[in-house]
Amino acid sequence: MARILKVAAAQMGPVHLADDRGRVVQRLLALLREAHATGARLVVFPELALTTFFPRYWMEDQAEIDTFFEREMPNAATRPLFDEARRLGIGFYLGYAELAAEAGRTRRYNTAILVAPDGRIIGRYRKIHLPGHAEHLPKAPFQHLEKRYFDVGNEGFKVWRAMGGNLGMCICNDRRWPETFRVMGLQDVEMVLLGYNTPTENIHHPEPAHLRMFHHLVTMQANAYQNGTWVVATAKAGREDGFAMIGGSCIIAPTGEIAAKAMTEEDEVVAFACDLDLGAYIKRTVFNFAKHRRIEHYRLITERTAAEPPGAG
Ligand code: ING
Repeated sequence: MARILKVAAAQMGPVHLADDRGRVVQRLLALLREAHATGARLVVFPELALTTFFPRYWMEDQAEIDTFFEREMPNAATRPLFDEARRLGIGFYLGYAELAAEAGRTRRYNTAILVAPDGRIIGRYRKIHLPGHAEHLPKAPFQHLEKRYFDVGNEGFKVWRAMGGNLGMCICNDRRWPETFRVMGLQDVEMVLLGYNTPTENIHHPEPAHLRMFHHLVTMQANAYQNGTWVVATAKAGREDGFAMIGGSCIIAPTGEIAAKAMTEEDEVVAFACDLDLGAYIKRTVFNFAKHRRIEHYRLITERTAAEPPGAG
């Protein structure tokens, strides 16, 4: 019998600096209920869903920076979301800024959790590919300070058996790196969940606006196909205090095809009944890793960080 998992991408429109967590959670609850009405059993919320995308701002006061972080999860602000999801019997992915005490030190991560329909947190992912910069770029139209505000994730790319399938997680910039999906592909992932906040403008190099959406989609479509996995990608979109971010939340099949895609840059639910066995033929044929991969020729991938042109060594 086919393993069908109805999943929803619960896209959010902008969250402004003035929007407190209570107001945001009310929006998440409305999205959760709308997703439930579609029959979805799993809902994917965006990256850093509880606050505005604060890495766009230069801040030096750590106390101010830490106002964007959660010290525990669930907490008073998010408990209503956990309670309603459990009441409706829905699992969810939630992205947020995590402030943790580890080995006597304070650590700060760009984190996502996987919560089971019974409300248990069954998985946690801490963002590994942190884009942008750590220094202040005063001439830039906005900052992208993930390298300043977050530590690199220390728990790798894992896959969990949940909701009847093999579920993996990543966050935003991770989707641009093939290593992200291949490490999960080597764990037989069947559905990768991810949230993102992607500015419409590239502050590092002028490029045509259409490339933002093209690169967003092509990386996930390719990686879905090359690893025979579903991908559910959910945006926080629109203009946050005037700073624009792309929409394009979507559900991508293991064939690489887009099964469902958001139309707006507002709060919007898109859902699809995903056959978790659809990727099996791809993993059995064209991307049969055991039969076709030649790892003896891939050493550079884990031994070399930066590219070295011929004759450099
Ligand atoms: N945002 C962007 C992303 O990877 C970015 C940053 C955009 C990097 C475009 C490079 C090119 O979608 C986050 N939060 O990673």
